[in-house]
Amino acid sequence: MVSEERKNEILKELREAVIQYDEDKVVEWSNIAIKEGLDPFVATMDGLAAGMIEVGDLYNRKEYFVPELLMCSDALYAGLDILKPAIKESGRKPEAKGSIVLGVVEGDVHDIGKNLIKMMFEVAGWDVYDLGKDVPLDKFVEEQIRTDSDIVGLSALMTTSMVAMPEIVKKLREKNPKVRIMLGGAPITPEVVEKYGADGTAKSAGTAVDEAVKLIKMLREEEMKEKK
Ligand code: B12
Repeated sequence: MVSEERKNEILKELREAVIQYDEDKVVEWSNIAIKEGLDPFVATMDGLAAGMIEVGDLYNRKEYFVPELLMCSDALYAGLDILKPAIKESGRKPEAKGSIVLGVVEGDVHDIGKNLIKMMFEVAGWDVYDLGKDVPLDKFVEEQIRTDSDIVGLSALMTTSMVAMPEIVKKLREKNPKVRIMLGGAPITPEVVEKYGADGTAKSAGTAVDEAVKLIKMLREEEMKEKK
């Protein structure tokens, strides 16, 4: 077990390496995290993803611009390549499994958060149908019908792209009233979820699977009642 002090040091190095878009360092410290027994999920969220959030502040302060953001996200992905298999091995098993269609809505190419969410569902043994980023609205509906997935997860990082969400929600409900819809991304709040007529959200990758499990349990209970 890694000591608290060492854990904080490793997390700080991971955050700094993402911020400095230093891929080699990200790789080095991701390997150190695994070797020294730091929970790879903690390393991902409190190291890599936390670094990316600080990058957002630098962008806001106009100290970083789009090229830096891209290099930082490349660095984050280099670490994720190393930590993801370790997260899979550590196997977080939920109470129930289901299937989810995931994608970033049209006009939006921010996919880091969506990819972290995807990873958590995969690790939990769910079937994940990833549509990627900048996904045309109708594609979500088509893919839900094709795969008969329990849940559709929509991601948006911009206030300008999240406005497409209510239309997708409406179309999904028209085609399949049983589908459960989760919204996520920095501008999404529980109030937005309610306003857009969706069913749930999660502020972080750590709680997304639990929220989805709650939704499908409710769905299955409703189905049981209908059958009686
Ligand atoms: C990295 C980044 C980029 C990168 C994206 C790289 C990539 N592959 O994703 C690049 C350089 C491409 C980029 C481009 C742009 N960006 Co940008 N970007 C960011 C930045 C700094 C970080 C986003 C991020 O990765 N966060 C880290 C991840 C881990 O967090 P997350 O995405 O929020 O995801 C978590 C939760 O939200 C949740 N979640 C996410 N999705 C889902 C889905 C479901 C179903 C659930 C349950 C949960 C969930 O779980 C995740 C994990 O914990 C943000 C700043 C910020 N504070 O968000 C700006 C930001 C989003 N960008 C912004 C802007 C303006 C742009 C550009 C227009 C800039 C430009 N002038 O070109 C372009 C737009 C391109 C486009 N059409 O989409 C603005 C948006 C403002 C707005 N209108 O709302 C922000 C907020 C910066 C700012 N303060 O101005 N950007």
